[in-house]
Amino acid sequence: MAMPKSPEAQASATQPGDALFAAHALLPGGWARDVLLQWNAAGAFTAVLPGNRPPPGVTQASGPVLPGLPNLHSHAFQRAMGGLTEYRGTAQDSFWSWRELMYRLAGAITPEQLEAVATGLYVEMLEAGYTQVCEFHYVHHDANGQAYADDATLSLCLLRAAQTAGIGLTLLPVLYQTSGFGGTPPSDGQRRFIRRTDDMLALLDRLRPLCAVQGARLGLAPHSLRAVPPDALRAALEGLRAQDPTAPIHIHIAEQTGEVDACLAWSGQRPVQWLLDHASVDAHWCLVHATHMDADEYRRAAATGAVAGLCPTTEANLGDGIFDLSRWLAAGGRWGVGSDSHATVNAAEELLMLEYSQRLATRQRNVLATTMQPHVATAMTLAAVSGGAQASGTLNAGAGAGLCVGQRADLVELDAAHPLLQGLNTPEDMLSAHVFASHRQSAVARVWAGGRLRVQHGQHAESASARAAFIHARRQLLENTRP
Ligand code: NGQ
Ligand code: ZN
Repeated sequence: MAMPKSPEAQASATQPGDALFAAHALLPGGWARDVLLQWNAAGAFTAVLPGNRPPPGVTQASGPVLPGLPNLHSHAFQRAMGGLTEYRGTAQDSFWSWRELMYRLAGAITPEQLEAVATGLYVEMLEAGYTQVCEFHYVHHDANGQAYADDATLSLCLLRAAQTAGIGLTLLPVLYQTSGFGGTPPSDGQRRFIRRTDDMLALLDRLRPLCAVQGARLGLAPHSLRAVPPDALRAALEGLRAQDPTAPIHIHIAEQTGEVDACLAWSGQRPVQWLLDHASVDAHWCLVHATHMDADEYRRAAATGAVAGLCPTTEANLGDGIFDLSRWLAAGGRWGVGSDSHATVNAAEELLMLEYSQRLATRQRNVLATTMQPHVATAMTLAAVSGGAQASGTLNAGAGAGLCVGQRADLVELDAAHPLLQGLNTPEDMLSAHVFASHRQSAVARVWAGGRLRVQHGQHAESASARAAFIHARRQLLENTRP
């Protein structure tokens, strides 16, 4: 349903806002009353003041205000596959048979299609309460596997998509060289991903100023230990550190038991164990899908300060397995969520799926609540905002994440008039209703990203045109990839 853009909506989408007053706002330490939030023209908070009175002329929030959630893992093009792999294609369907279908799409997508799909996706993300996205971007070359005349072509599509939608971007160009442990050559389906280490470092050099112009963060993603041999991993990390000592580093690490077995056969070690012994993993790292770890790996990986990148709906969709979040938390581990293949694009639904997976595995309830935050949706939101910001590389040294001075003004206002929120007295209950009961009829009302109002009445200002372009690109792509 497209809504016409009002003159106010147009004006507020082009001028940075400067303040919002919220009766309830979720600050790093928990819910606070009567909070005045102010930000500067660059879109960073300059004041977060609880116990205030609404100054005249300042916009008042109509419902509880949350920090925007960072989406720490995205492969934008995979949004075009949504709903299309939910049938049994082989005697036993698996992650690996899903990947065959995914490669067909990756093999065919054009730059125009990628930009349209990513723009539509990022608009959906903002509407769903995400304000930052870590794009794990591995389709680099043309359909024949040749570099584009401008080698950065597809990265530029993603930068433009994030700019058009107004979402914060952490761009993670992906290093991909082999099809399996021990340097097995890449398959034809992987031809668009392959890049030498020096070509990757050159790409990062080219992208760095372009990212800086739009406030995007630039990192690097060795795809997996399957795809990057040890020498290349070492050289890439050294090269990256020479360019930017604090750049985020993301890796797919132990998603499938088949991957763990193959790593053991190759090295005698499990993937997380191998990584911890061969790379200096620290708080700049995000371990995506560290699903299969033994007790020692949980303990050691948590101690590095790295963020566990959990993608609950994709991991369920692909039949990966269940991450033991209680064990990770007991070891002091940090975590955040990503929508990965975008089987679902809904920040609340990722939190719901994550908590439910833990309930099913432990036969307990409210598993992710803490002593400080007994309301599980509140506890999870705070943890995922903080871990997500760390993984996105957007934390300032020594400062908190979310609604605090120095951070980007990324705000989500809940709709207090939503049927499941009406009649509730506390922001804890309203956030719980949003996460656990509003399902598929999101209670997000307004979203500001970098201080700019992007979503009103649950709808992005550009949603009509972005959706139309998405549908067109997807239709073309599906026609061209029909088996
Ligand atoms: C990806 N996705 O790179 O898109 C992967 C599948 C692989 C997830 N791991 C491919 N969910 O890991 O080889
Ligand atoms: Zn992934």
